Amino acid sequence: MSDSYRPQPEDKFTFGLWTVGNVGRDPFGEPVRAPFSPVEIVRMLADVGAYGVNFHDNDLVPIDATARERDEIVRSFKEALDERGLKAPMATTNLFTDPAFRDGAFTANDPAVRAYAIHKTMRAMDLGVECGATTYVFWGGREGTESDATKSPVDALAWMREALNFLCEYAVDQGYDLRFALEPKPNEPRGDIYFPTVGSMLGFIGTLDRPDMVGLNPEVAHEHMAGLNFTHAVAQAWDAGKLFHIDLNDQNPGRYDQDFRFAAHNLKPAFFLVKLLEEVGYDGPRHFDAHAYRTEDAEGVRDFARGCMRSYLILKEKAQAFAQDEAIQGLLAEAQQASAEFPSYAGGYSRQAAEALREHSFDRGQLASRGLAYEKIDQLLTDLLLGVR
Ligand code: GCO
Ligand code: MN
Ligand code: MN
Repeated sequence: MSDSYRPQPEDKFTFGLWTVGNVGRDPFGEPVRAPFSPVEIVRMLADVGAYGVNFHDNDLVPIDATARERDEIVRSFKEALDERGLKAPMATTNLFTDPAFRDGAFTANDPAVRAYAIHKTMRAMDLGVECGATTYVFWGGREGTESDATKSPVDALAWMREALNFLCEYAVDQGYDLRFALEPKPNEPRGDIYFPTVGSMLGFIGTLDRPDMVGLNPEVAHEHMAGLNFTHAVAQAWDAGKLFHIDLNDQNPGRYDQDFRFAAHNLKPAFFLVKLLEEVGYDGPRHFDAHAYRTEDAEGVRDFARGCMRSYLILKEKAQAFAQDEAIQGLLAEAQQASAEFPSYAGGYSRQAAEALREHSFDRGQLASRGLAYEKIDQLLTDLLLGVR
């Protein structure tokens, strides 16, 4: 591969231990790849040029490890990070694999399960902070139902709030420099998961005791599974000052949760996403929450990781080309031309202005008569993306 798209530290490309470490198990088939140890993953990610590695507590420390084993694992992991210059900017809790969480973690009907979920998260936060994490992700894969006969969604929401409020206080009390990033998903593994979309999560954050500490970790595949426009969702999170982290991958809408390599499937939406992130100046981690096809061996996993970053960088270059393309920008300027007669209304309210506008007589026919040349703009973009421009 050409190295003009070589990842740089400022790109903040990260992968999870669970992503490049995915062994290719699916509901119908056994693993196809031998597991890599966390230290091997750190080395592999350093080789392909990643900035960092993220983890769930049990990706690093097995759930039944003794305290001594834990300390030894953490020591060798941190040593490998230092040796290869990798960061561990994000950590999270596995609240979904253990059968104890079959009815949810923070939203399980059983108060002992809810308490265990908080206990496990506090310890996982300690572990994450010890490895340098400053973002803590909450993905509630089991927080949902198959049948709403089993619990009230209002109770479940209240339990979720209770847990997050408690954990925010814990982080503050410990003096941790940690922000929480909530990750919505509509379904899978539960039939329906609470807080299915970015918008619903944004609404929920406003009801927490420390809303400033809590933001979003939106994921491409999750909004696409719900048939939504991910770029619009990310824009809303950004606008609210809540884009704390992002999970990049790809997904054929309407399918099972595919976790494809970034931009493997929907090139144009991936372009719009990269364009948005670069134009607004998002400077958080760009985390690839995806995994290699089940057909791949260890070399294929590296190809997968390189491909995620390479596609991002190519699309970033395309976004710059879009911004510099005179024909495209000329057409956009025409479509968006400012009006002397109708200035922006942002902050411009006065009774006089309101009365003048209310009494103004608009020529609807004239407003409706103008073609906008969007066909042209979009085809120019297609030409640009397909490399014929
Ligand atoms: C999924 C999720 C997870 C989370 C991860 C980090 O669909 O399984 O995207 O991969 O991102 O658990 O919290
Ligand atoms: Mn996902
Ligand atoms: Mn994710």
